Amino acid sequence: MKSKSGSTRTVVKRNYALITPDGFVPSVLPGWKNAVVIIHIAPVMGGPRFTQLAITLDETSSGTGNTGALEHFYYVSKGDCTAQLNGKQHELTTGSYLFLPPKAKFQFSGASKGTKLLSFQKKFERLVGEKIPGIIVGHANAIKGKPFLGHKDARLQVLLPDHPSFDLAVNIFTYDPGATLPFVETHIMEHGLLMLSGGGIYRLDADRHRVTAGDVIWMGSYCPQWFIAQGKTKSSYIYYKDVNRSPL
Ligand code: UGY
Ligand code: MN
Repeated sequence: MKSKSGSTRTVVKRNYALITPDGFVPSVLPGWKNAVVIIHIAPVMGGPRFTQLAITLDETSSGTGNTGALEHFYYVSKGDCTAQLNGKQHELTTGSYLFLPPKAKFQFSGASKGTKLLSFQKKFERLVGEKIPGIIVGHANAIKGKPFLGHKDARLQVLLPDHPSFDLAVNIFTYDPGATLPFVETHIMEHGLLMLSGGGIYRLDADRHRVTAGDVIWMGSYCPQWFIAQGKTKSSYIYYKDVNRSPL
């Protein structure tokens, strides 16, 4: 809901940002036609080392490109569409996801109205001695949620292989009402996050923020972070983290 009083829950700080949908403004992204593109998080903010964006499609939309030196991750958060990846066609539905390594050709089309893609994109950092990963097409329904650090009320779905050739991880975290991140995490990995359902309180640095479905969070390296799910339904978020590479 747009605010008429000049208030918003959005805050952009040195080591974190909470960006709420009332402030989203579309921008144009080369290769995408008849699509509404919101760049949630980008290096121009001063801290992030990746980009997070959301693309809303309809029947007339198309998105074409080549990942070049980047890797792209796409998650269908709503609706369905078709993706041609290096010439091969894939039908995507809500919960489908794609990992595209560098130099992959992609084309999205055939969306139903209101289809939403979430994307994380960054420069791929190859690890010496490891192969460049191939294209991955998956569906969240096929990934079992596992208790996080033994906590059955907070379950993690790990969407990409836990392998050193990957320099990113994308996970979906689902919390039962009242469940929490077990401790206040402080770590070198940064996060880009989209709240998919439910809500609660996110502690970011020393601040506590009410969050709800549709909200975006950037957590910079070493931003203390904690979450408690509130309300009567489950809460879930999808998030990116950089992994498996030396900080030096
Ligand atoms: O993977 C993570 O670091 C995750 N536990 N962080 C988070 O949910 N804020
Ligand atoms: Mn974390």
